[in-house]
Amino acid sequence: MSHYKPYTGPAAGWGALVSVTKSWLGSRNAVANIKAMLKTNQDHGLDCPGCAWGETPEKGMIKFCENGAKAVNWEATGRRVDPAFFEKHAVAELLTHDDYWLESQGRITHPMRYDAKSDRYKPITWPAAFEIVASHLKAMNSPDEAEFYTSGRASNEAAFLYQLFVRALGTNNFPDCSNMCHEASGIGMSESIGVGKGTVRFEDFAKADAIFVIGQNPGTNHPRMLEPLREAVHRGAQVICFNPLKERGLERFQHPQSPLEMLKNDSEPTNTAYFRPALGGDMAAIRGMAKFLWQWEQASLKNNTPAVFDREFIATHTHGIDDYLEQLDNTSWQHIESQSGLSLAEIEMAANMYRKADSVIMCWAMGVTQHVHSVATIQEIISLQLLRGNVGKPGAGLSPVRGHSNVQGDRTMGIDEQPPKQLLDALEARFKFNVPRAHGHTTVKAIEAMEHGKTKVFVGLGGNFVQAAPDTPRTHAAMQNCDLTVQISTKLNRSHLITGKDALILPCLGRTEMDAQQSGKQGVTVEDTFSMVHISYGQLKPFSPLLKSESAIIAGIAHATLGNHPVDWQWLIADYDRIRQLIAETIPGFTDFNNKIANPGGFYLGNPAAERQWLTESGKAQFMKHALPESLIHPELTAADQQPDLILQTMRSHDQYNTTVYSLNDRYRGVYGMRDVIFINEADLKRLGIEHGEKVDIVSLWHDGKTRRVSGFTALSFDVPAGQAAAYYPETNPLVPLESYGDRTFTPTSKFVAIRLEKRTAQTAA
Ligand SMILES: Nc1nc2c(c(=O)[nH]1)N[C@H]1C(S)=C(S)[C@@H](COP(=O)(O)OP(=O)(O)OC[C@H]3O[C@@H](n4cnc5c(=O)[nH]c(N)nc54)[C@H](O)[C@@H]3O)O[C@H]1N2
Ligand SMILES: Nc1nc2c(c(=O)[nH]1)N[C@H]1C(S)=C(S)[C@@H](COP(=O)(O)OP(=O)(O)OC[C@H]3O[C@@H](n4cnc5c(=O)[nH]c(N)nc54)[C@H](O)[C@@H]3O)O[C@H]1N2
Ligand SMILES: [Mo]
Repeated sequence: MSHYKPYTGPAAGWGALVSVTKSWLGSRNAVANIKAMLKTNQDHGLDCPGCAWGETPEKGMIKFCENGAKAVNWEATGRRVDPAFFEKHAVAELLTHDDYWLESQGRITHPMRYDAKSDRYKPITWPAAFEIVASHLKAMNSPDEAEFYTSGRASNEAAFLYQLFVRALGTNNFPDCSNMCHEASGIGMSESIGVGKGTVRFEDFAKADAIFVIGQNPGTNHPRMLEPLREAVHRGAQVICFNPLKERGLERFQHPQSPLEMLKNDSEPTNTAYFRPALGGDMAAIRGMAKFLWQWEQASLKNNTPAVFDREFIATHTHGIDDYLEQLDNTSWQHIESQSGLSLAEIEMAANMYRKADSVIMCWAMGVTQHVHSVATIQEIISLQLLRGNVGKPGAGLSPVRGHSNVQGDRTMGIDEQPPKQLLDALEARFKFNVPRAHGHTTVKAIEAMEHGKTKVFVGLGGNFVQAAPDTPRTHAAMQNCDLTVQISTKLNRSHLITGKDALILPCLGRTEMDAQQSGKQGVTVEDTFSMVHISYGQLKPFSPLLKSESAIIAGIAHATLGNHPVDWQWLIADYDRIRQLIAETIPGFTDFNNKIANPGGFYLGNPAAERQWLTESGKAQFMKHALPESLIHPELTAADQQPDLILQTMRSHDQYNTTVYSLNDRYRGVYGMRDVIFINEADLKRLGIEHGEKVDIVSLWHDGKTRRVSGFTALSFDVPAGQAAAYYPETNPLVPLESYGDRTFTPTSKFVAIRLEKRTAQTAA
């Protein structure tokens, strides 16, 4: 039964144990799952396919969390999507089921090809499948007529082979999940401090005097992060959250591996202050903090009291402070207050907590990166950190907390539609072919190209492109314009059903499964959010004898398309050490790769900014100056007098992994058995004349004359700041306009959608 009942317990603890147990017992493979789980994140065991959070350095502890357990369990299901399944279900019928049902059908066992006549997928052999891909790729007028998507679970080895093949084919069309995720972090940080990755390591969390968690819900999406947060609070450090929603994990945490705490049913707080900004208001809030610091610094100069800024750091290591301070002077308090959604008293309090700490870590995730002005917001965070020298010292730094377990590694391996010159030069020197130099397509650009009929072939290395991307009906129609769509996947999802004229499903091993090649059992490597690279060995017997590893599938396609150019693909995949040797020869930081991964716990790739070496244009860390946006709502909407009822953020429930829905519950938010819900403040419900529990349509506002609507959502009265609403992704992706993306990032603005609500009349409900 679907219902809504506020949750009062702490995050993790008993609730998590009960949930994990249920998910194990609900699976037909409970024993195998437990075996895999016990090996998760152990030396020479399995890297958790959940999130990108790093490992706890101490050994001998079972390091997994509730949602990691779900990710492992999901892969190790007992249910089969085999030729008999496809014989039974036509694609038109499969399309009538929701995403939850589709993925619950189990693991795909055979390579399959779509047959339009019967509207069914039919089994096909691997060599025939590779030939079909090759023949389509060879028939294109230009290599730029293909799109090669990557989801961030792919291993370093698979990603490296993939980019090598695609560049040898001749294009940089690498749309990836990162384009919808932390793109802004990469762009903003590279420009400001010369590297696009986090500057902190796991150990730094234990040394920080203050940790800011901005626009992130670790209790659900990075549960292992709750431990260092609560430890920080415990030892008297400040943990300051910026989040419009009161996320349970950011309030209280019960350690599921502390017997005493579990017995006493105790829990500990995970924050010392909680600020609830407007959606998109973080830049104004951070600007306000910086402006307070600047006032205090001026006072200290005048009165000869201790400095507020780290003057020596600023003088030695930074560039652009004068322009930045001028920008602070030019920003009005009124603008800061109205745009941030916080009072000046709150901002002053946050600024004071920041000032009193000698070492500060700033963490952020999708609440910061999925806005129009995300790059500017991240650069504002960086500038604030530079004011007190909080980059490149112990216990301090910048931590964009990554999503997919290897999304950071995939970029390091060259999955990048705007590749750095250094990478292209290295590939060219090593493999002796002319690499393509022109920039390729991001996810949004790829959809536009497909929409305009310019794309012939789409290949997806994992992921669920049609559901993860914005503007769903348009993305679906765009995909259907392709001649061939290929999905390398583990489970059935909607991207298999929204196809080009020809379509293939190529089933691969999951990370939990043993990968045996000619030379024996293979491991694959991944990079976590702290730039630690380690090896992962699958523990379970492959679900079907026909499954191939992602690397083997890419090698198969490459060989059928390019023969042995520029490498002998089959020879490479016989032993992944050979792939790693090529990585060692071309990717910075991977010298002696095969020996380094023997280290328990992996090795650190290093980070120049963390060493206070600034690979920027000026050679210094750069204060970037940006005016606060005039208004967060698109100017054309105000001009057209289209005032929204509310601003909507689209986010994850506790029981989903991106487009994979594990259950219809969201325990910490008290929602059970339903996902078509919209969380709204009680006062807003009154203002709009909508009852708690009433069904509504959500319509988004944009200036292109198109209607974007989702229907029959249940309005729930919830503790959301006034003027805001929240709902789940991917159900609400039809509301995000393709053209509504971040400045320079092309990241869809999934956390800022202007909406109106329409009551369902008897007629619209029919
Ligand atoms: N179990 C599980 N783990 C996951 C994933 C998953 O789906 N399930 N996904 C993985 C991936 S790919 C990613 S990218 C990460 C995502 O991890 P998160 O970024 O934590 O994911 P979201 O659910 O999108 O949550 C965004 C948070 O930001 C807040 N927020 C929204 N808008 C704003 C804003 O304007 N300002 C501020 N300050 N806060 C805001 C929301 O209230 C919410 O708490 O998690 C990874 N880990
Ligand atoms: N509205 C809205 N849209 C968003 C977001 C949002 O917050 N709001 N978040 C965005 C973000 S941060 C991201 S990262 C993207 C995610 O976009 P994607 O990475 O494309 O989506 P996932 O849902 O993670 O992909 C799930 C599918 O991956 C396949 N899969 C799982 N494991 C494996 C494996 O080991 N190998 C292979 N080959 N396939 C596998 C399965 O078939 C499964 O169906 O979505 C983005 N879209
Ligand atoms: Mo992500």
